[in-house]
Amino acid sequence: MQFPYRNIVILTGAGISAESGIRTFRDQDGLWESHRIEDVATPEGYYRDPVLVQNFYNLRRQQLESGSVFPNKAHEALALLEQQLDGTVTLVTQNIDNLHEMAGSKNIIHMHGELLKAQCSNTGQTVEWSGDISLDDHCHCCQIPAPLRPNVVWFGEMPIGMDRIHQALMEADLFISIGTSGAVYPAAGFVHEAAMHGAHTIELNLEPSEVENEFAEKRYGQASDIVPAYVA
Ligand code: BJW
Repeated sequence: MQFPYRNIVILTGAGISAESGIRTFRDQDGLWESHRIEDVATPEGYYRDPVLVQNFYNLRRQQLESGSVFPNKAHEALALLEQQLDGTVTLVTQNIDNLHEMAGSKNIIHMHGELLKAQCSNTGQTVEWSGDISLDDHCHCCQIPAPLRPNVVWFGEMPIGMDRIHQALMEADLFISIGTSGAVYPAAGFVHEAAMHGAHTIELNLEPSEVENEFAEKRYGQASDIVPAYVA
């Protein structure tokens, strides 16, 4: 393929899955309109009311497992890019859905976790999970049978795969950010890091993000239009 880059880091956010029917967080009708971040996306919220938090993620898991959610043209274009590029594509996603996997992408880092895994609340060990997680579900990976929690990264917790991500950003000649508001760190800082190491940077989003000024190039529109148009 003619794409003139060899080491590409792609950051995706909720906007890439919006056209597949998965709600974003900060848009109109986003998840944060009907849920308080402090209640459902912090460890403190989980310890205060684990049932509320498990329900929040159980409902989102049910949607993924309903068989009605599919990757869109943007996910598919990224999978094709990885297959056809004479080089490396590292796909760093903030999304906890599995649409990149369904589309065929392989080199994926789920920096904010995965909905289809559960985590031991004592050791952090993860297991594949389908169906609801209840307060009766316990992990037996160590001496203490600990409750299982969603395998997601809440505010104040360390995102997953940061060493690999920093390494990839250092080596990148192109950094593409897709469908993310740039409101949450460390992901919002990746553009700066990639640019410092010499990568070309481009934002593909519905509207300018909070860190739009950091990008060398920007294109705005629906992900299913602008992503295939850029990477094809
Ligand atoms: C379309 C579209 C279409 C729509 N086509 N586009 C002060 C300053 C700086 C940092 C901090 C600070 N205070 C605290 C921090 C750190 C904190 C943070 O960033 N806070 C901010 C609020 C400022 N970050 C953390 O705590 C992180 N950890 C950390 O920093 O660890 C280091 C550390 C640890 C311990 C001690 C000390 C340091 C963890 C962040 C965890 C975020 N977790 C969530 C929930 C995950 C599970 C779940 O899914 O429920 O992750 S919050 C939520 O936001 C989720 C997302 O991944 C994340 C980002 O959202 P995203 O993807 O950008 O979605 P939206 O809705 O915001 O945007 C969608 C975009 O798409 C929009 O722009 C639309 O326009 C666009 N769009 N439709 C194209 N069709």
